[in-house]
Amino acid sequence: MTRTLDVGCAQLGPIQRSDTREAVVDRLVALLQQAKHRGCELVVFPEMAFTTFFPRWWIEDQDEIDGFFEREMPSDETRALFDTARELGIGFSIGYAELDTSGPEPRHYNTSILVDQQGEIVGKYRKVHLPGHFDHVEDWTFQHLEKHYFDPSDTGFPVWRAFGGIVGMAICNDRRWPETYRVLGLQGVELVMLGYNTPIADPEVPHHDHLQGFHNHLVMQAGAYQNGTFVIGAAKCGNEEGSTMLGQSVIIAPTGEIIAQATSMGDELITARIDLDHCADIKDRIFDFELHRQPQHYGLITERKGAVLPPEVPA
Ligand code: CDT
Repeated sequence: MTRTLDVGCAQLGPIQRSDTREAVVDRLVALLQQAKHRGCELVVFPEMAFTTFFPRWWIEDQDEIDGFFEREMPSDETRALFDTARELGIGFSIGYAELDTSGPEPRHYNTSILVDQQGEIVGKYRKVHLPGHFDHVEDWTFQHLEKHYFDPSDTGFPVWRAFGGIVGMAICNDRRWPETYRVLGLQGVELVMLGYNTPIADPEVPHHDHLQGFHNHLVMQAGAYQNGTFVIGAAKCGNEEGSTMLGQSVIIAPTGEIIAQATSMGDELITARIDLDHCADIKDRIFDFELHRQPQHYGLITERKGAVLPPEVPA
């Protein structure tokens, strides 16, 4: 049997603070048009794809902060993307900063949505693993204030039956955590769509900067293999407001192999024809969860948050 799906991974070059939403949407639409020419049915866009990665700045004016957030999706400014997707018959996932005003208090989320080939939103995920710090660090040129600007997820990691398979989403830092893939894997996920904004410079461990690309692929390839799922990772990359962001967007098979990789640091579409039935090669054998998992020995994973060391043995 085959369940083939033509997928695209739409890497984005930098988005500067002065770029308008309309200008960005034009770039996204151009990538969708390329995707149509290459036969794609589904395209994955990066995290926070409509704006610059604003958590690099400490901003105190709440109106200015909220200017980076979307109050509705689609909005007048983003509707052209949805219209194009419907006209071309291409589904997509895309990340954005979401301001939810439906409750008593406004909530700010780092969000990703799944849109079907009719241009309708069929899934929403809000980022679980918010990286970085809460407060301004004076010494750093670039901050990483996701913990400051965003509320924690209220969605967890759902999956959806869509595009002929079982699909899920994750966002950037989520890709580094095995729990992300395993929770999705325990729901039978066959395709994980994720976007990322990864600054290459880490002020806390500058001696790791050369490892950013290695770690990026390491975690996604491991997550794919250990759960028998395809993974598509779409970067926002290049020099954004002076901060260099990692590219190297990829499409990864359930074997853990990279089957397509971006080669530029700008807007670039990579594509692959994937067969979702190949997930079973891994899911039904080496990682047959039902046969091999031993959850009675995994309790600490949900009971304990940080590591607790064993007592020291007196000398
Ligand atoms: N956007 C995002 O989640 N970026 C993080 C950077 C972590 S460094 C504080 C990442 O995991 O790539």
